[in-house]
Amino acid sequence: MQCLRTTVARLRPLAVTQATQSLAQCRPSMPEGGVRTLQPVRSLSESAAAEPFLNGTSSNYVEEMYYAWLENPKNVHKSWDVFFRNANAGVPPGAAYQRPPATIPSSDGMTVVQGLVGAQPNVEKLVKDHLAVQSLIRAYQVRGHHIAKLDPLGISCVDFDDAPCTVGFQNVGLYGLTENDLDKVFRLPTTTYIGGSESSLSLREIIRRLETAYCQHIGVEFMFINDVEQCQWIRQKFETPGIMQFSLEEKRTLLGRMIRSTRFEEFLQRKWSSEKRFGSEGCESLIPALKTIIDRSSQCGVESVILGMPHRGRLNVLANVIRKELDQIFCQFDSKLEAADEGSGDVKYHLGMYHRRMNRVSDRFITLSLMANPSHLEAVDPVVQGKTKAEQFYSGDTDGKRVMSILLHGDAAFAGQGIVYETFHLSDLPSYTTHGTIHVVVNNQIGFTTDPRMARSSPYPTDVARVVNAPIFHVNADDPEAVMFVCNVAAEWRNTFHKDVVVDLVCYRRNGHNEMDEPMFTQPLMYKQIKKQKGVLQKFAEKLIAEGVVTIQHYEEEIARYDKICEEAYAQSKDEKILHIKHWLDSPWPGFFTLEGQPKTMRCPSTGISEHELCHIGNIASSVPLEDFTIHGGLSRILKGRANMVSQRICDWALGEYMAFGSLLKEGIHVRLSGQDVERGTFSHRHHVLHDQNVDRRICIPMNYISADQAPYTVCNSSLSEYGVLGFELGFAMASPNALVLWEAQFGDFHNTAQCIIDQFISSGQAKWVRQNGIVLLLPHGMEGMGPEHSSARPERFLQMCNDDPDVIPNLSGDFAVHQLHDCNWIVANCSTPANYFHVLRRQILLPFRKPLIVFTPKSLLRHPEAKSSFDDMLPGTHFQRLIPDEGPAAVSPQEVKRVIFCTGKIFYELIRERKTRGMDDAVAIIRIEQLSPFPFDLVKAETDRYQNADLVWCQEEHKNQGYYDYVKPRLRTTLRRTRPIWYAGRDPAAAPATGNKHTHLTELQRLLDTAFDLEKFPGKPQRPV
Ligand SMILES: Cc1ncc(C[n+]2csc(CCOP(=O)(O)OP(=O)(O)O)c2C)c(N)n1
Ligand SMILES: [Mg+2]
Repeated sequence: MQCLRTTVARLRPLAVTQATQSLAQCRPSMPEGGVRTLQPVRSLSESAAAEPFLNGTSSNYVEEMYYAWLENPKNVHKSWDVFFRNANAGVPPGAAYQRPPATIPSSDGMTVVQGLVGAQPNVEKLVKDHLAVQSLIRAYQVRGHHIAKLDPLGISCVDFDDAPCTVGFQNVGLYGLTENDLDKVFRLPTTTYIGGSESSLSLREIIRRLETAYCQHIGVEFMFINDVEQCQWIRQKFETPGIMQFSLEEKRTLLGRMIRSTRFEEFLQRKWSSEKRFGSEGCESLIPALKTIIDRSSQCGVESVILGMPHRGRLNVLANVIRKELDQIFCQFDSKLEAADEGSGDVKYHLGMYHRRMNRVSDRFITLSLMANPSHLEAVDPVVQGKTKAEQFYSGDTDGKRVMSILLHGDAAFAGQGIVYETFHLSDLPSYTTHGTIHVVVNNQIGFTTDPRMARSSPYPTDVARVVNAPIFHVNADDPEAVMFVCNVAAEWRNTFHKDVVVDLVCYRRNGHNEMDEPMFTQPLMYKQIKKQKGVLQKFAEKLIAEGVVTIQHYEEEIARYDKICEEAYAQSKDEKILHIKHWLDSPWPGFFTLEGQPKTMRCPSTGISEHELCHIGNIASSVPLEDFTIHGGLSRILKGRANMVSQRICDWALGEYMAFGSLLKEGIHVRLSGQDVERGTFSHRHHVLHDQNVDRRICIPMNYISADQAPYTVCNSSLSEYGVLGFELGFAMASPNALVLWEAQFGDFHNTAQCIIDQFISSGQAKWVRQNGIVLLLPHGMEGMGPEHSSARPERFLQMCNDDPDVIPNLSGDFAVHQLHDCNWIVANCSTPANYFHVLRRQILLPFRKPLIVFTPKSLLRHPEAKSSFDDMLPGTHFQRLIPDEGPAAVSPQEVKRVIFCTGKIFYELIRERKTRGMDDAVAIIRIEQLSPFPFDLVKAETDRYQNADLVWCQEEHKNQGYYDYVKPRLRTTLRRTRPIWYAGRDPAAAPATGNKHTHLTELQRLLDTAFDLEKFPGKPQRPV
């Protein structure tokens, strides 16, 4: 009863007040000359409180009556007609209700309105009973899934906090109904479709139909959805009598799919009984589920489906959904096969796949790709979304009608991993929506060895989806027809509303977590039950044979046929001599590489652009291209400052970035910049989106006004998520090599909440999956006295993951710089000038291959008067400078130089200021390493050769155990063949990246500068190489 009360309490305000309000708004005028105009909401809601029968459970019923009365007063009983007329005429609260007139046919056949006296008890009973029936219907819609038979094992782990059952024949008393009412006929409200073509049914039949719709093998969770149209759509899909019916052909196809799904796992088990494969046994209907979704979506016009999934059943999905050649799968089990590709590769149940084929059901071509993914559960979710968004974007599919994503989840991971929530929150954001994802949960009611009661606090593993109003279809996976039905509905939902939807396949796991694990250690009773459980294929086949849909002979032949296919593929796999991971690519870039998958050249052209282009882009960056557009006064000054810089042929940081983006756009390269507050820029320097100060939401993006045939520029403030958004952008960057995709952290410090994407995808993705990616991470970094959480993007971590060997000087001949870039896992840079930032961004696209780029970007340098570049440094013929030598007096007489300070980034400006103050311009050379990794061995060698008599110092503002020191030191030593020592000037080792005390910060800075310029600081310089 408690639950019922809660339900009604939730509904009451909507039904009596808001509903009336919305009615008043939606249907303000009435037929026949506006005889009945609605009164202000207040009058009806006030009367609701005063009229005794307008309480609690009645609200819905009244709403129904009210709608009907609005259509035509004759639709409702006379008593209601009188009530609504009175209420509408402003009769005071408590007086709107009058006893209804009795209607008795007169002798001439006309209805005579009798006096009201004596009629009230019947009417009240009638109203009450109708209200009760309506509440009961609603209870089924809200809570039917509580008692649906969802668990094939019958041991359901869903915990509803002991909420009592509020539906079923036995519970009609909760609604004030009795057994005697079961055969009474009730008029059905418009919020149900159980009547089909009938508008009234007996209570017994109402309950029977509701039980059929909501309490069998499908549990529908949808009544939390705010949108009435969407609720109605779902009601119709599940309540319409006889809606779950399949043709003989559909049933046979379903059986065929179940056979493939089941026999595939059995085949693997027979051949490789001691190999881990994370089989789908216990959830064999996963394969028909996915195939149904794909078939139906293809019929609806979808041409490309991008899937992301974890380990469970993955090989089966590759074989029977994506249709990877079986021999290619089988040869993955041969541990002796040599890999043909560079890189470390990955285990078979992580690899991706891409396949275009004819869909037999829709007779249309469809492309299916399964994204490669790491073990890290759910990490691939945002990546799939990003890639889907990119495919939609590049194919002009603005509504997601042609490209869609499907995400598979395990029950424990779906509930436990926060990235699921972050990904859901991208689902309806304009620059991130993929217009609806179909989620399929393999809910085997266990996570490795952990029971659901220990793994989540919500009743279902799927509750996280409720935050975005996604309907959730729970289904007993031992009923393949029910599975097929909900999957069809899910695909239609996505096609109709372009919103997320969840299919929860409630199943079990027949084996341990993997095939080697003993599940009886930890789940003895569950596994006793599982051992007794008849396989779903066998059950389903028996059902179809009993129904006469197939013969036993047909069934056995089908099995034999598929087994033969597997055997033949197995024999063929024995002929394979070499394993090609590149055959498992999920995102091929046709035309970008040679047919052998190599870069077309190993050169990188100049990244400079013409003076004319610089001026043109500079002018756009300084102007407001729209008429009558009022910008903020402060912004006008900024734009004016930009115009001045253009006239002086110089760039600051923001303008350098503008030049890079603008020129690439002009060359047809799509640029997408995403992250928190990137539109303006955290430090208010960028201003890529202008806001009209007078017109709400009127914006202007000047970058899109560079030229008529330019590529589009996307700049988007993201949700406050790093893991989700970086994953998304990484996925976006996968779709095409001809796009510059950048993610900016608010401060570099926050990137570590996305660590999994950085470690598992960006740093190691190519080595594992032979898949390149040119994503750019912009990480604001630098010690500015802003405290420990706003100072460090942790360069040491990125550098520690670089794959270049610290102890080996590479072959420096030829196009060393490009080869080095080709061989690295990512590029790490800290640019000290706008021009170099401009070049490194452009180089990302002009390189003949793609590598992730990590850029530590500045904060105070954004406005530093010396951190400006001349147009001369950006003209044709200029390049990104991996190292910037000293160009002052020290360089003129290198023999006289006493000390060379190597550094990177912003500290350079502190160093030159200090050098000047100390008058040491000719005694100390300061050299900037702009590309930290891959390390510019060649350029560093040239510099150390030049300053033969100087001692060498690495100077950084970070603490000694952080920053660049640990990366740079061994490489400098290797370059010098350990003939000269490298000294350190910087902060002492520390646990936190920076002090929170401004004074301490400045003292530390001065101390490190003192060390850097104290030529006596490092006495007793070792004579021997170190
Ligand atoms: C982020 C992450 N944490 C831990 C693991 C280790 N792990 C692998 S499978 C698994 C259980 C997953 O359970 P569930 O999501 O229900 O999938 P199932 O294996 O039952 O299909 C765990 C904890 C992992 N792979 N990823
Ligand atoms: Mg599980």
